[in-house]
Amino acid sequence: MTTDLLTVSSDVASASAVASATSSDERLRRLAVATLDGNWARGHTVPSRQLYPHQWSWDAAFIAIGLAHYDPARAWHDLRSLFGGQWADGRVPHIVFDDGVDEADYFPGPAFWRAPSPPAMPGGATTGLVQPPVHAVAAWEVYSRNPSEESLDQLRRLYPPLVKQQEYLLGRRDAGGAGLPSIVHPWESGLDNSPSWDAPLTEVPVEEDLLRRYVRQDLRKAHADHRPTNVDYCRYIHIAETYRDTGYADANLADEHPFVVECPNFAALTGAAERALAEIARVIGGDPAPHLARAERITAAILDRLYDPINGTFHALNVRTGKLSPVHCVNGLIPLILPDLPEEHVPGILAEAASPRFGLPTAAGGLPVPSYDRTAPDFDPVRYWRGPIWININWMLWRGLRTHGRHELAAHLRASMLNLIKREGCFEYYHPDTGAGVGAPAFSWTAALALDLLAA
Ligand code: 9WN
Repeated sequence: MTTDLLTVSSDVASASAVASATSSDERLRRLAVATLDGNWARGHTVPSRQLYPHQWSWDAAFIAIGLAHYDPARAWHDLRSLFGGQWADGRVPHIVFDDGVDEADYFPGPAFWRAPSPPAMPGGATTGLVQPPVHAVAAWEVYSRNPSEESLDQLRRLYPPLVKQQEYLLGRRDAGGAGLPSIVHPWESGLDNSPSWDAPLTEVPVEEDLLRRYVRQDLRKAHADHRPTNVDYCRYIHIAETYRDTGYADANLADEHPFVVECPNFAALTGAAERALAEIARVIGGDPAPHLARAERITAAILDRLYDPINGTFHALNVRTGKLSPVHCVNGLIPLILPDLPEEHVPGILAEAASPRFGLPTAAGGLPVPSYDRTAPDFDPVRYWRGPIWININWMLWRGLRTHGRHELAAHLRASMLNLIKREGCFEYYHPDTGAGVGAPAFSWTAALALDLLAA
């Protein structure tokens, strides 16, 4: 009798645990969908209505990965809208501006960039910078989850511009001449004020009058302690003006441009894009072989140029000086997403990730990894990419763990992300000690990737 009662009560307890787990998943799913729907603005999804009122490049890719779970037509639409801004040289701009938004709502806006508008680019004004190429991976994800005739047609349409994007990055942007794309502005990394760029930025002048000529709009909407500093911004503007004033020419970058860096996150995503293009080529009747060959060359170049054997992880390379950045940033862990990263390199990344620097959860509980080394004296828990937790980076790490068969670690990381988003909501980033949501609330890529994590 006692046993029966115990059995019944434990059954009831586990049923209610399941019910509450299901309902907390369902609540998050609804929040994520509402966030993405609320950020739909005049023909595309914005990262945040509060801070980022235009369409951003790598955001659009993460957003499509989330939309794939409930509105694939909109996922394709968002990707096509972004690629509507692609330049004739193949670059996919880091922002496609919405011409219905006031110039004063975001700095630097279209008037600053003065990007050329060739007739082939009716998509409107853009910046001349790029961001990490997550789009082929996103297109492949949208198709894989919705393998319909319509999706196949969309893949066929997107494949040529996706190939052109890669050709631009691996061609004109191979400033180091060794087969990896260079970024020519911290904004191109997507990890804007990461300490990875501190050393190269010391070579960039700080012209304080720039902030008298231009007004930072971000500080009207976000806390100054959370955003890049004014010194950073002066440098960002100087680099952007320099690039703009060459007509975005990409000539002699390593000698003439003030900021030329190879980033392990950007490079690994360029390799992942070639692998996704190989899959896409296969299903649309193209040839996957050149993509696989390029993917292998990229992995080899990352190992050759960005690997630090002493730390066992990857670091940003200043192409102008040939020096690796000495600091430990989360971008150094992202080459784990490469399936052909030799197994001998995996333990080094895992050791760094699980060390006190990043604290990857190795058991239930814990927080996702921060953007920068927790043990560094300049670790800053609220300033943007200098400490806070970002979901897109953790999502990539999660994929890398699964790619290399570390399923238990992947499950802990997934749970830590979902718990955090359930508790705090879809924030732009999170405090690495308390987990409190920081930055823009209702942030699109957090919502989108939550949907992807929930479906795993
Ligand atoms: C500059 C939109 C973008 C992200 C970047 C993030 C931030 C912009 C800014 O917001 O950058 O591009 O104004 O700070 O750093 O990764 O794509 O969400």
